Amino acid sequence: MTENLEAPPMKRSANDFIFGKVLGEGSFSTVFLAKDVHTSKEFAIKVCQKRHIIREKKQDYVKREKETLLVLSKNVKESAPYFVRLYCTFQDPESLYFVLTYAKKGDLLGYLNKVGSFEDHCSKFYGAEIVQALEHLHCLGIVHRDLKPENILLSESMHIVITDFGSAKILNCVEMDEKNKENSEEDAGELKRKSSFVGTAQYVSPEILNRTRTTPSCDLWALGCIIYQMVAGLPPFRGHSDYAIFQKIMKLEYEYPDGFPDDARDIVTQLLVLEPSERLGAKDIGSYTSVKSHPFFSGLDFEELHKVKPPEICPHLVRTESSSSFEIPSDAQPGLGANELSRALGLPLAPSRKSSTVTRSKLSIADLDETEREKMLEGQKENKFNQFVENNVILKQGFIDKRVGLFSRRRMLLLTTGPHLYYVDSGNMVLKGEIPWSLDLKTEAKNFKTFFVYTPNRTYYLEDPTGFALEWCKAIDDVRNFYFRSNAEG
Ligand code: ISQ
Repeated sequence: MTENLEAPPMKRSANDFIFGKVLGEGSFSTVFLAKDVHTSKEFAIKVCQKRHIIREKKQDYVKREKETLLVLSKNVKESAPYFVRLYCTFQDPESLYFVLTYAKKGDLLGYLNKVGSFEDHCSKFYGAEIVQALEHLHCLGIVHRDLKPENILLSESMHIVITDFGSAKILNCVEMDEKNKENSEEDAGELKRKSSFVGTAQYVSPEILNRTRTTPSCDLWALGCIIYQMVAGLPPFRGHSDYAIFQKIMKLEYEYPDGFPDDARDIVTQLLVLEPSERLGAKDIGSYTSVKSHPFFSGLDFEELHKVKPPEICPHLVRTESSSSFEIPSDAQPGLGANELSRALGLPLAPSRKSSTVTRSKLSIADLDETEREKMLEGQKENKFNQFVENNVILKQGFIDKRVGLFSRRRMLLLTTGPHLYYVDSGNMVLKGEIPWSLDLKTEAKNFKTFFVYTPNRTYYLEDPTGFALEWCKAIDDVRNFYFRSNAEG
């Protein structure tokens, strides 16, 4: 099980690497892509600035990360190669350098943001790799304590690579003994020193919040949160502030959206248990047999996962009643008259059939001169959504259902000059966000109601309940072409 560290032959320095793009940034460190000048091998090098470590009081964090990575890198398990490896460290007067595995494909959060939620077999595969990784980690007496989709990177072959061991703890023999429920002296001291210590709000376990002893079970809680998120598209505990999230965690206040499969629901329910020792797997010794034998993972060979080609991560398109391609709108008329044909083709409708959306269709954005702009800005002063659009002209607006995984929220979508695509929670009159514009923004209408807006980092799944998806796509495309085409063409 133990293998020699593939350490470069001599002590390295920054001059042995060509530094490339930034892969990640923290409050006291930056991770760069770097190429070894001798071997051309690529690494991720974490550069920690000494004065920032001192200023942020992160000495313990850095020490923990190095110790944990050393243990992990000296104990690589063939059937669980799921951790960044520490190849070497060096320093200069300003900085500490950690030479780590480069995970080419980004992190799990990026994929979740991109596709919303995973198809069931993907959630199962990645859930299983995490279980296999946790089994190895916990056998070594290491608790990660900040497991979350952002810390689960993906290798070139799309297998998981867990990173960020700054919050990790290496348990001693007494702490490894499940029956010992008391806080160790070190834990007590640590909690006193760092009364603010928690992982990331959404994945933190109740026992970390109420500061009882650290056990590996806090990573099983995080596993429950991550499986939930892969299946549903959002983590189980959500809120407007960390405090609101913590309250929900402590009360175990979460729900399953419609369409959440039974097996997934069962395993998540057994992992998200307030009492750490009652979680699925918490009483297992040496191997997470009870987790691995859960029906959610049926048919998987855990030992072989690292050898197989992972399933492709593609969007889990939920077929809702309202998005069905064959649905007939309630106000549709028989025949294929001008109105229905226009609607199917995404052309402006004749005045008799009205969309609930408002489009400045008589006006092409290209014709919007200063006089027209002033006129429209004046005219939209009465519009209650004008407060969100930063003095831009509203070109089109309407209610849409914005879908993330199994969740759907009604939003007012506002297409404006700028360009901007704002979405507003009209119940609370709060601007929830913007779809970011670029030349790469693309639209696709799946049917009358459902349309996608593709951006480099995220696909937005939108539904126009009134059936004018094509009209939305056309309006967005026009604005994109106006602002970006001409620029791109020089
Ligand atoms: C490895 N590869 C890509 C990004 C990373 C970020 C942090 C630590 C290691 C990494």
